[in-house]
Amino acid sequence: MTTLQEYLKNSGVYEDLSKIIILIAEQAAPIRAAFISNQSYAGSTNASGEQQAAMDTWSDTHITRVLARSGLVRAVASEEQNDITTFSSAAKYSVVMDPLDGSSLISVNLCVGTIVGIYDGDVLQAGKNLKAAFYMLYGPMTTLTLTVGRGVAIFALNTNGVYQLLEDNVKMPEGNLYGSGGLRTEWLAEHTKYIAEIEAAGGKNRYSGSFVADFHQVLKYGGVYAYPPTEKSPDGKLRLVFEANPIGFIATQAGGAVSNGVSNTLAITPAKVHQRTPIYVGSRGMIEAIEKIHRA
Ligand code: AFP
Repeated sequence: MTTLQEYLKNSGVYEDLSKIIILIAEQAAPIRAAFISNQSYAGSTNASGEQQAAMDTWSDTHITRVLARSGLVRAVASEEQNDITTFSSAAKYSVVMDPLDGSSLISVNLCVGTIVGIYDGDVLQAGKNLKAAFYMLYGPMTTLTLTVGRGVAIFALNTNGVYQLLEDNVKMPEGNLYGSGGLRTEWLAEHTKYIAEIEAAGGKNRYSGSFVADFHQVLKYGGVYAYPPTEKSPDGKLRLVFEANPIGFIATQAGGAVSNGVSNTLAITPAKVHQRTPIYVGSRGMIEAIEKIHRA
């Protein structure tokens, strides 16, 4: 059995980076334990104007506090905080996170997760500069899907509280699953054509409303997760820094790709921390297909 600690050591990851990954990964257990007493909405909205669930604010406060105490982190940016918080400019690594992705599904007990990206230096960097990206998925198992820039590995938290390696060198296959956000009546012509082409080729619709869970099945089975632009929301819904970049980096490390429909989102230097982006992430062929439609 290879543990997360052993995997990081064997991958030659810098000590502080390993420590930050392990520290956040260890918060899966307290986060899972907190679901039962945090079922409701918090009565507040985040910087993107979305209602915050009690678990959004709980997880955000909890992870931020743990990182602040660690002394290992330069700055933190969270989907649930208005501004970037700087802890120590002497520290090397900054953390970006969506502390509880898919939180509208907590009250119906569907799969949700925590998304994290780690940069060397400041927060507002292009996703291609990520030093590590991972997500914890709170499903039937607690899993950790991780890249430190050397492929993708999936771990499961066992009953002894140890992350054990389930799968190394994960390769995203070409596949026909698709899940798209937004109302069909509001999709733009390019996206409508794209989905029609997927459906004509036998594509199977799978969309839960939890990005992290919907992406995980695309990673394993192949296909695409999309949240397209609309007339009303030309930048789509998902956040570049907290959602698109960490997941896009993982997809790319597994042989897949990420795009805003026109080009690779990992190349974009964010102008602001809560910047939104349209997103297509999944099997390489699926991402090439939407970019081809936009070029036509
Ligand atoms: P949060 O729970 O972090 O706000 O994220 C929700 C989300 O950004 C993403 O996880 C989902 O795929 C998407 O929104 C669902 O949006 P719709 O409810 O519009 O389908």
